[in-house]
Amino acid sequence: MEFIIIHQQAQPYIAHIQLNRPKELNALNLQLMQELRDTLKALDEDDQVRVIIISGNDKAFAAGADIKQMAGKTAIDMYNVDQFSTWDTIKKIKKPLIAAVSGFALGGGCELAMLCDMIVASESARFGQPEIRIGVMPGAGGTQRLTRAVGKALAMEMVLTGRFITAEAALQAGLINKIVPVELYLTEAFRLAAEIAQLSPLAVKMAKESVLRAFDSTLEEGLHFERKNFYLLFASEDQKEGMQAFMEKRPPVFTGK
Ligand code: CO8
Repeated sequence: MEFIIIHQQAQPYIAHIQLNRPKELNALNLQLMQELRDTLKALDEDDQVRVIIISGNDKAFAAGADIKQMAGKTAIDMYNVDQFSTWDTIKKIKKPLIAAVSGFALGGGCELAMLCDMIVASESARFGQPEIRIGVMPGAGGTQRLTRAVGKALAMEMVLTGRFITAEAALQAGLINKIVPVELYLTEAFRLAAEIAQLSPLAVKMAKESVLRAFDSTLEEGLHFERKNFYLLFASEDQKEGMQAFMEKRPPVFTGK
């Protein structure tokens, strides 16, 4: 891997991937996205991993797609390269993804953070969809996920002007989960990951899948989907263990079976 770092597992069941093109503010070129996709797919199949953190560095989570790589492309080049197939694969990752964001999360960087399930941000985080300033528009979910997260008024403002918003504004708008000082954003992401990692991985995966279904279905369909997953969890050992442990007044030990 050239453009991402897979950190040694610092805590059980938690994997940490760091985007690593610091000189380019982690601009998301095709290779970086392919490396990220391949790594996430492998981690999704690894029983020793239950939660995945994606971070950049203190200055940038990611400043967007690599403009230099895209600048000379034609529409047909873009069509043939089909860069969004990597995004479609990442969308299918079943385990929870936590974005640990400090500094710039712009364009594709903001879209990548929004593709994650939760966002922990440092006080220096700045979110934006500035594609309009370079003659294009968001292409990896920015007009859709941002609008669903923050509502029409702010999404329109961000997408049509390219303005950045602060971590504080992002928290108020419901885009992110938490803001902490810069020196703590990774610690906080790990704390959140650890809390989830001790729960039943099956229940967590199905709960994630069900919450995401809310964005793609009517209420009736979503409720139906939720109910099926709820029933299905009664086929798991973790359900027996979780409920038994509750009755025995002891902490449960979940195995993912
Ligand atoms: N692509 C390529 N290189 C970049 C990018 C980028 N998105 N962002 C920064 N860089 C490079 C700069 O060119 C510079 O390189 P060099 O030193 O060789 O000139 C280096 O990173 C440092 O950047 P700056 O000197 O500009 O740093 P500043 O602190 O002055 O400014 C900013 C930081 C404000 C973040 C500024 O760099 C900037 O505006 N960057 C571009 C932000 C942007 O427009 N992002 C949207 C890109 S388009 C997009 O994301 C489409 C998404 C849909 C497809 C998703 C597929 C992955």
